Amino acid sequence: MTSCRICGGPVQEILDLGRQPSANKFLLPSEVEQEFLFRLAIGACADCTMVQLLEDVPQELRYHSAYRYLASGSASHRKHFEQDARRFLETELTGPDAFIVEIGCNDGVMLETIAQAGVRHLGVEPASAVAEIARGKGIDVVTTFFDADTAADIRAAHGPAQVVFGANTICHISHQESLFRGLDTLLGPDGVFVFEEPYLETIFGALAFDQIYDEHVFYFSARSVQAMAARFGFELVDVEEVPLHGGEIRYTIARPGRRRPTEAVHQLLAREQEIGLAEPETYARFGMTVAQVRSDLLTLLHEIRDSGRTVVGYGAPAKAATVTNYCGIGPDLVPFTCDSTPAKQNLLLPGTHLPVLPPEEFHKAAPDFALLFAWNHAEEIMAKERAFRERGGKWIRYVPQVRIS
Ligand code: DWN
Ligand code: ZN
Repeated sequence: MTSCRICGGPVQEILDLGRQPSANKFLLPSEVEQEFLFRLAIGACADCTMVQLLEDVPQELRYHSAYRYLASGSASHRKHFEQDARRFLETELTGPDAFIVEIGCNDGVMLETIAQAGVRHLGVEPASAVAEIARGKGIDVVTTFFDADTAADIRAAHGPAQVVFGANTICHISHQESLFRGLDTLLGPDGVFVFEEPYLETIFGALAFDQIYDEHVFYFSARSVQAMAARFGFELVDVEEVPLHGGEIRYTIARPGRRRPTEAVHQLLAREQEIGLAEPETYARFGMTVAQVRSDLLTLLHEIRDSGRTVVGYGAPAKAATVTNYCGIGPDLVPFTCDSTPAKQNLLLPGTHLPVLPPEEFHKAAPDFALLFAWNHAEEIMAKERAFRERGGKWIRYVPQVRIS
């Protein structure tokens, strides 16, 4: 049995999604033969309740010069992270020597606003190509992984930080103990660690099983984050819902006793207890309903193909690797998907090798159906592709269940 990465307790398996590739490792045709695969399965710690991958992929294989995800790729993301930055500027960063560090700043979608305000900042980003895009926006970035040693170097060079921030990056870090030691070194006495991550309740409740992939080592809940923070010498003091990626939580962590935990923390903990988020029955139900979604989706795609109608994918998010590999959806069922990110175009989706083409190819193909892999951007994409529906095209979604609209 696997031991919990946080507390060493026993981790019991919840769901096995089979052998899978690294979800953002888009391939050239010549790379298909040597593709890296691992067992994608999650389990829950019987002691601290942390849900986590049973096997993980070394971080150097996940974040590298060819990492292609750009956080600025959607208008809703740009707006959200600008608001995050403005909030920090109005609250934690008002002092004369304010300093903020972002763990995994990607293309600078949040720090851009901080840099424009002339506030001291540093992005820590191991994926060199996206870090370069951030630098092009005037943002200070170091190309490395965040851990206790990196934090010590930053503290020595820049002094204490009022805020350490991470968005969709903290659950990617398997060495949480080193991360928290780093926070202890880097944060000032009243500093806060704020991070926004996919919420376990959304994954279970809304059946967002495609959020499970190699980059997401942990699947946080208020309870497991509270336990993790306490174990590593900190305290969970606030939680807030964030509408990105289908439903996330923004956690605020402080040094113990420095800030009074808000009512929202108590409420969320009580709700998780009430719905049995950490109960074996919840885990079992999740596993069964995910298998049902796979069966329904495959039935639909076969019906479409057998009746001579056409379907192509829309979006090539990391999530598409999980759903296509778990369900066995290859080019025989969905000949290609399209994505607006130039760096993903003309490559193959990991594992199932669906070609990723520019959106113009979607327009040219004029399919009967579009399988919406980027379901969390449904509103923005459907508005952009209004003409598709107007000429009779239909969208297929599979979170939380298979449906056509
Ligand atoms: O944690 C992570 C989150 C933050 O981002 C990373 N591990 C990787 C990534 O996850 P993802 O790839 O599932 O993120 P998105 O934001 O759901 O990706 C959407 C994809 O859809 C992008 O490749 C861009 C594309 N897209 C498009 O083609 N047309 C998006 C929009 C809005 C569009 O109009
Ligand atoms: Zn544990």
